[in-house]
Amino acid sequence: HAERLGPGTVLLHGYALERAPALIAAVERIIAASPWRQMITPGGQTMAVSMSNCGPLGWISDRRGYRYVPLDPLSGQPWPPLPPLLLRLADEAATAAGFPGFVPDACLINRYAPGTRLSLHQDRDEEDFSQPIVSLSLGLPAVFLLGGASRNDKTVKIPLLHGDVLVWGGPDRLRFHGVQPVKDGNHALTGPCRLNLTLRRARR
Ligand code: MD5
Ligand code: FE
Repeated sequence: HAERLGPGTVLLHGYALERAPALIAAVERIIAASPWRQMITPGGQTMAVSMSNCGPLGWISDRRGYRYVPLDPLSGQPWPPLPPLLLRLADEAATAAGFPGFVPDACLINRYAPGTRLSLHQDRDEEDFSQPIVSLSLGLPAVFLLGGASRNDKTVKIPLLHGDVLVWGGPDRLRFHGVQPVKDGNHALTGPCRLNLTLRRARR
């Protein structure tokens, strides 16, 4: 079912469950071409989450900053293409949440080993904040922290389970958010990790 969490935020419980095995197989093919890596923040810290990308653009962080780039810096080659399966999921989920015609040009793939967290932040490296973001959770569960427009606003905890799809748009697009440390565990399809695929429109 669809659960409204804010004026522009909809949690689609189990929306991708039937497609999860195919989606995980697609991630494995992407990772064979653009492997997991822990990026460096502009401040020189190694990020805890391992990342890769697919699509025309990929999100990266290094000493020079955060940005979207067309080539994987590890290979010098374009990021692997967005699988049609993922494009379809993004459009269907965005439409179900009230944002028809969503065409992402970037998909960030996050891998959380047990103990890994993502500290509170905003997603603001995209050109057009009127475009929604579609986020798919696979594997181990996690507790998502949804804050407000200011870093100091209180956060609400939202459990995200295997197959859940979250859509953010409109007034909720710039809310602060994070992920609590992922608990130890083993998932039948992903093993000891949580995967999150975040589909975005980076350029107009
Ligand atoms: C995750 N990843 O579960 C999350 C899912 C990231 C990231 O935060 O930046 O890779 S995406 C959550 C998100 C995106 C855009 C807006 C909001 C949340 N929000 O307004 O809460 O690994
Ligand atoms: Fe984020």
